[in-house]
Formats: sequence, structure tokens, C-alpha cells
Amino acid sequence: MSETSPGQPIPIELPPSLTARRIDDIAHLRLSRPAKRNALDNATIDGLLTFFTRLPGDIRAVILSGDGDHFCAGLDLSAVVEHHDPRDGIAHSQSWHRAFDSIRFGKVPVISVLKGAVIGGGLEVAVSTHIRVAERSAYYGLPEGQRGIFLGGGGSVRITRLIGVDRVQDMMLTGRTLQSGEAHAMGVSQYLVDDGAGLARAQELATRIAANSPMTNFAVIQALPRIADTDASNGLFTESLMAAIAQTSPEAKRRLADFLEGRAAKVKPGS
Ligand code: 1HE
Repeated sequence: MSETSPGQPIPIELPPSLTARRIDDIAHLRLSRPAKRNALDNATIDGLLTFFTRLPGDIRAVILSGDGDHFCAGLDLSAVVEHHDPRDGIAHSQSWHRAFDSIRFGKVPVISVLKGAVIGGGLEVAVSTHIRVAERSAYYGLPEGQRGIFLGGGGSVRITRLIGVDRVQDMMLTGRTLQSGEAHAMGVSQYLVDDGAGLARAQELATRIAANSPMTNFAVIQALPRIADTDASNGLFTESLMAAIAQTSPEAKRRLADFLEGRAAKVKPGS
């Protein structure tokens, strides 16, 4: 799928800053406001929540990319309203949390394709996706300190868990940006590819993901991060519940029989 891919439209009403198409069981959502470097205004945040909440039930994976040379320049700074009551600021941040939670804890795995600027809220939305494919042009920044604001889209939790509090403090205090290679080594992206190769790699990964058992994919995105966040005793018990639900599904029985009877692919090195 490319930016010009025909695909089929997805019947969800979205703002002009978002464009959704599908090819078979894979949806492709594009941040499509390149003139503003895909900066996130309220309509886009609401649109993300709408899209991921209303995703058709037969979609198995989503690819999220940005039109133009940059993935996303973060919060639309022209739309920042001065909140005189802290409760309004909390509500605004919580609207971002809801939108990004609808990605992180949504119906299906989401793969993002990162290039150029991945800044502030752009990095927050990226780390809400499950798989990040970065092109070499990608760079990451958290200029909130320079703008006089703070993280508000879950970055305090998700970016710090991914790369560590001290690295986030460095980025926020000094304005340091991370280049694609060093960020990749820190785990920001799981895949690092040449410029222009991101969508094709994402498509290949989405096809693999879509071929998995939907129940296992669901467990991986819903149960696994929650188990990782909790204490060992509750984590192990939750794991046993999830394992029991997955293993007793008819699909698991079919897939296990396929392997035992020589019909399923073996695990090969380098796959
Ligand atoms: C924007 C935004 C934006 C670009 N909000 N309008 N984010 C930032 O602090 C990043 C600010 N942006 C930049 O540093 C640069 O624009 C970029 C490095 C991303 C791209 O540079 P460049 O030279 O390709 O583009 P440009 O000429 O700077 O921008 C093109 C247009 O997009 C221009 O508008 P124009 O009307 O003059 O053409 C820019 O004003 C506009 N634009 N970025 C609004 N972010 C919930 S908390 C999350 C907190 C954060 O996200 S903080 C990080 C905010």
C-alpha cells in the first residue's frame, strides 16, 4: 500500500486530516495534513479515537503513517488554548489518553511507519502503536520544555518505560533529538529500514500479523502489557487465565492439529 494506493474506503467519518483505506483485512490510516507536518489538532485526536473504536470487525491489522516527509510534528501549537482552570487542561490531556489508549488497547495490532520528524505528541502516538518501523530519516524530539508545556499524550508513562526516565529527562531538558539509529538501539523502533521502504515493510509485517489467531493477537495487545505492568503474582494468574482462554478456542485446536499433522509452517531462523 502506498500513499496513492487505491484500496477501498472505510466507512468511518473522519476529519480531513485523516485518511483511511483498506486492502483486504488490513487498514491503512494516514495522518494527511502534510502542510502542517501532520500536527495533531483536536479534530485529529477525536478522529483517531473514532477510527480505532469503530474499526470494522473484519480488519486484522492497521498501518499508521504520515503523508509528506514527516510522520508528525506533535501537538498543533496554533490550536493550544489557554486553560485557566487546571481541570480543563486535565480534560484535554485525558482526551489524548483516550485516543492513544484506543490504539494501544484497541481491537487489533497497529504498525506505525516513522520518518522525518517524530516530535512530542508524534512520539506519543508512535509509542502507542505496537510495532514501529522507522525509516532512516526519522528523528525524535521532545521540545515541550522549549514550548513551556509538558507531555500530555501518555509519554510520561510510555516513552519513559521504553527508553528510561533519564533519557526522557535529557531530551526534555536539553532539547536533544535522537537520530533513527541511536533511537533504534534504545528500542524506539523494532525495525529500521531505508528511506521509502517503510510502508512495504509495514505491509509485510501486517500480513504476517493478520495471519495469526485473532485471539492470540488480542491477548498480545490487551493482556501482555497489563501483565508486564502488574506484580508477579497477579501477572502469573492473569497469564494463566489468558492462556486458558486462548488454548480452549476452536482455532487453537485447529492450528495445533495443523502443526502436528505436518500442514503448518515450521519456525525458521531469520524469519
Ligand atoms: C505546525 C507545527 C506544530 C509545524 N503545530 N503548526 N511540536 C513542535 O514543537 C514541533 C514544531 N515544528 C517544527 O519544529 C518543524 O515544523 C518541523 C521540524 C516539524 C518541520 O520543519 P519544516 O521546515 O519541514 O516545516 P515548517 O516550515 O516549520 O512548518 C510547515 C508548516 O507547518 C508551518 O506553517 P505555515 O503556515 O507557516 O506553512 C508551521 O507553522 C506548521 N507546523 N509544526 C502547528 N506542531 C499533548 S502534549 C504534546 C506536546 C507536544 O507535542 S510538544 C511538540 C510540539
